[in-house]
Amino acid sequence: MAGLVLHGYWRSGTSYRTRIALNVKGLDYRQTPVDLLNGEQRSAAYRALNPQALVPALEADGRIFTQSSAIIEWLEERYPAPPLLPANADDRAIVRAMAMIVACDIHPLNNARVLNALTGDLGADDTARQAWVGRWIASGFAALEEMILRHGGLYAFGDDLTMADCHLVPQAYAAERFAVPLDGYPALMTAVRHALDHPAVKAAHPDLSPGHP
Ligand SMILES: N[C@@H](CCC(=O)N[C@@H](CS)C(=O)NCC(=O)O)C(=O)O
Repeated sequence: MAGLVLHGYWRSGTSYRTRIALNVKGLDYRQTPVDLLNGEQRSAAYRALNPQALVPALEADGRIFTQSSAIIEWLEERYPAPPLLPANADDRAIVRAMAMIVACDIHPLNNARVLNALTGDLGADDTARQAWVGRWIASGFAALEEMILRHGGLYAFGDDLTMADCHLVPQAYAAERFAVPLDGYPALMTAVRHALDHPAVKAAHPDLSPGHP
């Protein structure tokens, strides 16, 4: 399809996971950086794309899609090959559950607006903020470690890259950025390192994204 434009921010985990999925599908897309540090996500121009004032937003031939996990599901339906979900319904439910641990139970608690509310509105200091970030990553990663031990192969689920990896790799990147100890998750980190070697994942790295300083 012509005319795919990803509006995102180089270091945003939700933009990163969407770039991985776009790359796995082998799609041509343009990237338009939205500068979160300058609050560009709250501009009228960006709100016209995403009323939630969050990145990413994907323009696809005039239509706008938001919420990264919904975008990835749309990509999977619209461009089924190569797949990001297993062939079997039971396996798909497990992959989606792994992705949702990141998308629903880790990332939303640690995203910029929540951390800003903690420090700005509630007066949390750096130590409290760091403890908060680490707590939700540790809780989600402990569950994911167990799930990867049960279901993982070369990747988080089985031997093919799935939506679980699309979500996990950026979350591990964020964990490293926040200096969260990761020694307790050897299976998870092995899966992440394997995924980081995949060309589609390599090409999605924040360092290669427009807007990276
Ligand atoms: N559930 C949303 C979350 C989007 C989100 O929180 N994006 C962050 C960047 S990772 C953002 O735009 N933050 C800007 C802000 O908090 O003002 C999704 O998956 O798209």
